[in-house]
Amino acid sequence: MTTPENGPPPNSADHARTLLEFLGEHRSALSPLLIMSHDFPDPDAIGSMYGLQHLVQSAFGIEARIAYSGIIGRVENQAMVRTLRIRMHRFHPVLLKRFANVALVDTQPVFGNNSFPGNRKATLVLDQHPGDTPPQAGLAIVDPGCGATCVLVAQALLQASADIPARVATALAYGILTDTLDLYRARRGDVTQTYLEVMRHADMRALARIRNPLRSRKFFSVLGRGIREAVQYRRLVVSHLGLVDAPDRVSQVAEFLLTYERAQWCFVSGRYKGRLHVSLRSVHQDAQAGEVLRNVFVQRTQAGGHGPIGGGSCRIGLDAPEEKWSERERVLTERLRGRLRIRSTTEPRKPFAS
Ligand SMILES: [Mn+2]
Repeated sequence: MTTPENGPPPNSADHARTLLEFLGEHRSALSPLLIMSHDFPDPDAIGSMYGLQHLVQSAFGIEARIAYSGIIGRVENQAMVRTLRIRMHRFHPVLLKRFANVALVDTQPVFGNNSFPGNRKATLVLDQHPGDTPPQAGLAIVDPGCGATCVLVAQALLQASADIPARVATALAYGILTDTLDLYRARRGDVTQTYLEVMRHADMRALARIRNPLRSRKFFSVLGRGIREAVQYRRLVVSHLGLVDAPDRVSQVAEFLLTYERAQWCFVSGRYKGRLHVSLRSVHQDAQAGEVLRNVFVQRTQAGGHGPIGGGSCRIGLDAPEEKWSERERVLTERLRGRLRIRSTTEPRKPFAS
């Protein structure tokens, strides 16, 4: 990590310089490069992978391929990939043998949310999430204040004075917008500045199409279930969705329920392919939602997050009986209530059941 002995902490422009230096120095050794992110990539992950691919290819002649694990579940994310024609390959472990160089963006090797082996050294790590230990990598840039990993990539592209195609700029802008809640969570001037500069190259019509997608019947039925089944424990709203058609439904419902005027925390779970996926959201911008969730889970690596956003998953088993699923949902909710010190003596209510 680049941390000067004194002076202000490095901002995205400093990080971009470090990244460009590294890429310039090792360019021939880095090709071909496999670019990965966390499983079930979100717009910041997709935008960072796509932006980094364009940067290394166009400015350094490094051949690069994007691989993703999990599915692209949210309809906005599917629209992003389709509208911007982003070429993403399904991850397969054989790629780790074929590519000597792997770049990880928006995640880190030891994080439990990706398909990269935790004990392998990455070539490059670009991330906004604070970790317990510095990542094992040829170069690791971890900047928890940058708002979105896309900010680091966008700043490097701007500095490389590479021509930024509208499709790449739109992906980066959308990644920044989603991770910073429309810049509401942009805490540093260089984050907003980077966004404005990359926005000048973006395609506003494409961005509008991505942000206002048509939704499937499934989406509404899961949302309806999430609302009906929601249980309120004072300032905490909990909803267990049961089986979902994509893990992203969990965060979508959590974000929606958080807009309830009496909610300060939302905890939502969903069952997908033998795993229980959970999302935690808080209205408090400085809430350590990731840390809260790590305390709630048995294994700390099963959860993560930053600021008011936390997520995680744990294996229950494809053929696990209903009791095993509901017991885990109950235990996680209990532990979360303990952690948030919400011990209501009254019976929990279903505020939207009727
Ligand atoms: Mn991110």
